[in-house]
This record gives sequence, C-alpha cells and structure tokens, in this order.
Amino acid sequence: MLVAKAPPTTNRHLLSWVEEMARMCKPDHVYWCDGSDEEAKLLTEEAVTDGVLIPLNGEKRPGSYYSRSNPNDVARTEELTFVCTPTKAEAGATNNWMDPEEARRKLAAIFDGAMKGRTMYVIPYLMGSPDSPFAMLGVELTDSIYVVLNMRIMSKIGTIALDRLGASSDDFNHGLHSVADCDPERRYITHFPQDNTIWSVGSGYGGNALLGKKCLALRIASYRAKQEGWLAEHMMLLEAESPEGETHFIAGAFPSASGKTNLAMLVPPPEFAGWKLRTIGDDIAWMRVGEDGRLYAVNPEFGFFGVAPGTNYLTNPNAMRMLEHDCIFTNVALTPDKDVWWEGMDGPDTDLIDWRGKPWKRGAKEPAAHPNSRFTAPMENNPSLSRFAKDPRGVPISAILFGGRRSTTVPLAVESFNWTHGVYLGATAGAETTAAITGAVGRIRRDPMAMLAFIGYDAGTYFAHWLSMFGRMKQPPKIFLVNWFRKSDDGKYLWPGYGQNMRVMKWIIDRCAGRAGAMETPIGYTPRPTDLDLRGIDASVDAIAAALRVDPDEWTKELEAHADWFEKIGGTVPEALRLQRRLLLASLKAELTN
Ligand code: GTP
Ligand code: SPV
Ligand code: MN
Repeated sequence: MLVAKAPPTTNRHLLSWVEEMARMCKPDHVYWCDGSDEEAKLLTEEAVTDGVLIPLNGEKRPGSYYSRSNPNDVARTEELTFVCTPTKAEAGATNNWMDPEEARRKLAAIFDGAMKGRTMYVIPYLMGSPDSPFAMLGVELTDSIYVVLNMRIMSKIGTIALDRLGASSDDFNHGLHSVADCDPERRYITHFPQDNTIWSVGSGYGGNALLGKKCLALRIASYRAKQEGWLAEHMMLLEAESPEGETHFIAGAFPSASGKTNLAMLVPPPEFAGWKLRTIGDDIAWMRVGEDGRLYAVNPEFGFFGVAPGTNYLTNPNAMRMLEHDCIFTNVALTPDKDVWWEGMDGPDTDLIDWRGKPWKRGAKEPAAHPNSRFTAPMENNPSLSRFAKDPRGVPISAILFGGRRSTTVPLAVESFNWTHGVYLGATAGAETTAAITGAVGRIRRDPMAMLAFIGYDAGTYFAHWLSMFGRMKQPPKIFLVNWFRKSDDGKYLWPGYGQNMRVMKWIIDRCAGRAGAMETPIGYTPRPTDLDLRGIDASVDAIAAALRVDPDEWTKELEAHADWFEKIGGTVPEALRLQRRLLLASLKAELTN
C-alpha cells in the first residue's frame, strides 16, 4: 500500500493549485508521485489487486501487464474535445469551442466530488530531454492508476520534473483528469491554451487521459509554438544512414493509425543491405530553427503508445521485439496462458478471451482485439532506437512527409515544387478515417498535416504560421506527399508497404541530395518506376505504375474538393494557398486541353 507523504515541493503555485483541485474533486488521499522504481512496483501491485491490470505470462512477457478499458471508452473522442479560447474565432472552424468560463463551470460540476473514495495522484512530468531547451513541464492530477503507470512510460515523472520546476516557477501545464463515472454523456476533453490548462473528464483512454500526449504536446504546444515561432507536430521521426555512412533525418505526418510507428521502425528489404533506419519518435515532433538555419526536431515522448492490430514479425519485427517485456497492453485479446494476441498475428491456435473479457471462438467474425487496441512500450525497449533519440538539441530535418490513407487519387510519392506548394499539400491532405477516433471508419476527411484534431488554434492561422517558417530557415527541408494505401479497382493495395517503403525513402533521400530523377506533373514531381530502386520487389509492374499515376480527372475533383475545405476554414486561409490551388487547377486544365 502506498503511504501518502508530505508534498515534496515548496512551490506555492503548485501547492495551492493542487489544494484547490483537491477541494473540488474531494479525493480520500492525495499521493505525490516521485517516479522511482520502488513506487512503480507498489503502484503496479495495487493496480493488480484492484483488477485494473492483469499480470501477463512471466516467461513469455516478463514485466508486462494487460488492461481492459470500459467498452464505451476505446478511442479519442474528437466530438467531445474542446479548445476554450476567449473567442470562437481563435479556436477556428476546425475545433469545437466552448467559452472558457462556461467550460469551467460545466466541468467543475462533474469534477465536484468525482474522486470521493479514490486517490488523487499528482504526476509532475517532463516532456523532452531534461537538459533540452525544448522540454515542457506539466503536472497531471488524476484518479486513474492506469494513467499514472502509462504516463510513467511515456514521460519522465516525479522528482526529475519537480526539480526542473523549482521553488517559484508557475510555468507548468495544469492538467486535471478524472475518469469520474466514465459516462460518454459527461465526457469532456477541454483545453485552455491561454492558461496552459487542460481539464479532461469521463474517459480513461489514450490521448483523452494521458495529458502529456495529444493535449499538451500537440494542442497546447502548437498554440505556444505559434507565439514563439516553432512547430509542434503529429509526426514520426527517423534516422536513415546509407551504406556510405550518409545520414538523413526525416519527419512524417500521417493521421492516427496511418503508419507513423511502422515507418519509424522500418526494416529495409534485403536489397537494401547496409542501410540502417533508426527510430527517433513515432508520434510527436517539436521543431525549431537552429543557429545554422536548419530545422531541428525532438521527440518529446519517452515511450510508444502504438496500434497493436497489424503488428507482426513480418510487418514490424522491431516492434515485436520491443513488446517482449515491460509493456502495458490495452484492449488486445488474451490467450489461455496469459499472453496477448491481436488480428494480424499468426494463429491463434486456441480460443481466446476478447478485449471485452468474453470468450472468443477461433475463426469468429468479430475481432478479438479492439481495432484501436494499443501497447505502451518504453523507448529503450526499441531495438532500432537512434542514438540521437534523446539528443537535447534535436536532429536536423532533410525532408518532411505528409500522408494519409487514400485508396484513390494520391500517388505513392510527390515532391513539392517549393515550400508554399509543400505547405499546400500538407494543408489539403485527406485521409480515410480509422478506428483511432470514434465515428465512422473509412470516410474521407481533410486532415491538414495530420493535425486536424490537434491544432490548438485557428487552422488558417496555423497554415500561415507554416508558411512563415520558410523565412526563418536557411536550409528548409523538402516537402513530400506520400500514400502507401492506394488500391486497385478490386480493392487490393497497389503498393506492398511496410519495409518496402524503404524504396520510397531512398528516392526521397536522393532527391534531397540532388541525385534522383523524377517526372514533373501538374501536381508536383513524382518518381517514374525507373527512378525507384525496385530490385526484388514483390509487386507487378502494372500495380506499381498504378500506384505512381497522377490521374487528371481524379486530381480535378480533388482540387475542387480543396476549395470546399478552404471555404470551411474561412477567411484566415492564406492567400498564397488559395492562389496555389487555382494555379494547380489551371495547370491541370491547361494540360488536359492539349
Ligand atoms: P497513431 O499511433 O494512431 O498515431 O498511428 P500511427 O500513424 O503510428 O500508425 P501505425 O504505424 O500504428 O499503423 C496503423 C495501421 O496501419 C496498422 O494496422 C499497420 O499495420 C497499418 N500500416 C502501417 N504501415 C502500413 C503500410 O505501409 N501499408 C499498409 N497497407 N498498412 C500499413
Ligand atoms: C492517435 O490517435 O493519433 C494516437 C493515439 O496516437 S492517442 O494517444 O489515443 O491519441
Ligand atoms: Mn498519433
């Protein structure tokens, strides 16, 4: 049993805020996390006693635990996520907005007494390397032991964060979280960017509850980045080293459940022997212009909260090795010998217990693991981790990729003509929706820079901020649009994806170094099949050609749809992007009349 101790800080801003929140939530105990291994052991034991965690097979998954969420609480709920700026215009057309006073009143009524009979855990946490100027501090108050144990993997918690805060600073994110009664009718994820505050109630899952992730490191940080002239983005980060020892760092923004973790852990095919791809981050990048005028990126997280289904030794062997020990698995299926299973793994050889806790017969139609089931893995478990992963200065970025799940229209890869065109490709990127957010799956929605749900202010102003970054850089990264998910008319993926994406990465690197060829099309430079290294690929010439194709009719429709998208965002869409759209459409039409 954990014994509550005196608060391990004299910071009066922190002490009085914790006191005030405790007065509202009325927990039986307030426990300050120190982040020690001893504490983690005790918390884990308590979570097991309470039935929050189930220990997994000690031989097959040492140090790992299994958890099931409330079946009504399995993904981020964007419709219940709010940006609470003084005016609706500041939040813009793409965010749900609530007046800050109204939001506080509404949520205070739910938080009132919500922690009765429970413990309030105080989690001081650090995002980013402790010795990095990039680092941000937060304190999350939560009544969920599951949240504490996940935050412990995803950030640096406890004494290390308090030390950095010091005795007098009030520069920390004020995060209040309660699962309360986990009622979707009383579920709100609210952000107060001006006050560096987050209040989240009614959900215990992922980005709704681990406040350091989407809430702080993207929504609040993007607001701050706009004020301070940097970028907080939903991007994976990887290091690519060629056989000759040339190293490039690449950032990639793909919407939720669209391939960031997989790309960041890519294992090159045998034809690419000597290439080394290493992970820096799989979800979030903070990027600042360095003194040499290049764009430097850090991953502020310390772990990976990744999609389980589809992960296997063929698609992502590094992830499978990362998951061998000391992980938390949420909403996957359980084998009779207490190991985990999900769709995409071999087997199963036996019947299972599904993510709801119900018996599941082999071959049943319903998935055994929830499509948005996840693993939480410590960064150091990753066998492909880059030695630059926690470099306090960050890594200089050669290329930025934007992408999405598009079964039509968007070719395998397109290089932008210039920065403005690249920002345009990001701002108009569309994607078919996935299980990572609640709602219909497979519908196309615009997801600019994969940040639709994470821009902490007006989207048009965010595009203008992206455009303005160009003037701050001496050596800006090149911008590319990629799509691993294009399908044939009979619904098959045209491109084999996963490790095979190395072939596209190499073309991108060679374009950055001025070595590879491309074809100019009305929408950008695309690789011809001869520009890609396709030695040994298991795909037909026709399928590859179809994956690369720019179809004028599809693109005419696409560019017309962009007009509706800009219309939706409203008057803040930069003129340079509106004109870019008209220029692209005009070029396309001019070509069609030839
Ligand atoms: P979030 O954690 O939600 O931000 O997702 P993510 O962008 O990191 O996505 P992730 O890499 O976990 O991939 C999500 C799903 O897409 C998994 O089921 C993968 O197996 C699948 N996937 C990833 N890369 C590819 C690819 O190149 N081709 C195909 N066809 N599927 C892929
Ligand atoms: C995403 O949905 O983009 C995720 C998972 O990375 S969550 O942490 O739930 O936001
Ligand atoms: Mn994500």
